[in-house]
Amino acid sequence: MKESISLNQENLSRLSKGISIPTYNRDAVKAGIVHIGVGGFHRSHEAVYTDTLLHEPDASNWGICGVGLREGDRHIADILKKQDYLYSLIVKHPDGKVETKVIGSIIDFILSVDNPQAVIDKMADKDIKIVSLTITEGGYNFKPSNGEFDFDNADVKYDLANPKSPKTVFGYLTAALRKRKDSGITPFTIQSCDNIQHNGDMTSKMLCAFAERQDPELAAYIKKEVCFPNAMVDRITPVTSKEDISYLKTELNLVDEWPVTCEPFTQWVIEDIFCNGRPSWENVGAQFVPNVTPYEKMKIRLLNAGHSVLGLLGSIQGLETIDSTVSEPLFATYLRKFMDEEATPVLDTVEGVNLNDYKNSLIERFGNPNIKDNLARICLESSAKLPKFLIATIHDNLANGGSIKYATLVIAAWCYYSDKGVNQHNEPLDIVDAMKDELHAAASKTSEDKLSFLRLDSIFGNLIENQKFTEQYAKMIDIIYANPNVSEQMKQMV
Ligand code: CS2
Repeated sequence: MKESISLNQENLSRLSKGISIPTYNRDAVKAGIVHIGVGGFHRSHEAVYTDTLLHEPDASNWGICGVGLREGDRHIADILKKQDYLYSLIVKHPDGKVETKVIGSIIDFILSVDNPQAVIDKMADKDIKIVSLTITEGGYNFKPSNGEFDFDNADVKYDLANPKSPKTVFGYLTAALRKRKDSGITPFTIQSCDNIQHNGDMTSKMLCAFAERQDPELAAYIKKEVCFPNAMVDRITPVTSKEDISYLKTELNLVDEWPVTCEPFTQWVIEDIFCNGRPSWENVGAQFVPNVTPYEKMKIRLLNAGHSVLGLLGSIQGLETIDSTVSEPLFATYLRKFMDEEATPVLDTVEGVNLNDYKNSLIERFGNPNIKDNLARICLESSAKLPKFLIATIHDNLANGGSIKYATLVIAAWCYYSDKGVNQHNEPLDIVDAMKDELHAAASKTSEDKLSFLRLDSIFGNLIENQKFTEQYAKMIDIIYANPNVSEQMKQMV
């Protein structure tokens, strides 16, 4: 048996020929980007575009310094450090082909809980031109019902009182921007890479609300000087499994403690507004457009919402992964009906995109049998996702007299899921949601008050006042509570 090789800079040239490695001089790469939230998605997306770019001449100022804001990031920080910030990207094609590539664009990582000032100093460094974010939908700290900044968050209160040792992303961004302002250094662009429609505008609105409360002069400076490009980001990236780690070891003799796996498809559409320069990501596949809104809306309302439809209905049904769920013809048909009859009619036209082809490609991507994307990941933090992914479509259809039945069954299924915490076979579901307790408390009153789940107005807004919706919802609740084998009801509907 061949000796296993640990992933680090020194060992790169010894790796199996089947693995592509960075061929640029990593020692010459300087960080031009600070990225907050180095998880799977950042490592399969922005860091990969940037790695490809670093192979081009004149790109060496665009390395990435990762930042982790939570104690929970310590493990990741330790692994990355041990591996000289290198990691493997395992791209899994639907036909079974697997490509493995070592990514070298991350060149440093700082854990804020050890040294908040080091993060502020790094972000304030003149070489840093962009601070990018993947902090999840929930990380933006908006109230889902009205989109306003939530000042009741305990960490936000802490940051307002302790500007020098912040905890939240807003505390760090304002501290670093203040330092740049005071030293006369051009501010960085703040680039959101999360699945939120108008993610740049949302980041700007949230940051300005926070800054306004902390320091109105700084808020005025941010509004005037800082750019927040909106972007649509896409690449399905399941949670790394033990099997992925052992695949590298057994097939390629490579010891990588934290690889990332993803599908071959990747897309990044960005508004070209950067206040302090940007990498030429267009040379490596990103699209720069004047207005990203139609792309984002299409992606969020079809791909992400489609995931949630399969995720919640599939979870109750007792299924485990997206590919196994969509390979059931009933689920695939139901999903397609939701997309065609509810999501598509309220989308805008997207220049150069045939929506029919786009939907076909989504069903194909979801069906990739080698991407074992767990329904638990899809349903994670549904309270932050569904208002944007699915409930927005219901609101639009109610306003236009459109169909709401497919989406409504999903909301009723979410109530059952939150109430019972088990699938139709009474097996426990792994529910992770910042609002888990509130969701459970509201859902568990359903037997005495059928609409109790909808009273969570921070999620549903005023949906409860719409009779067309509540009638359909109450019907679906009766059906699911009487028989949680949700496929019986789906059969009636398709
Ligand atoms: C998923 C996304 O979290 C979710 O609900 O829909 O993570 C999805 O896989 C990505 O947005 C794909 O680009």
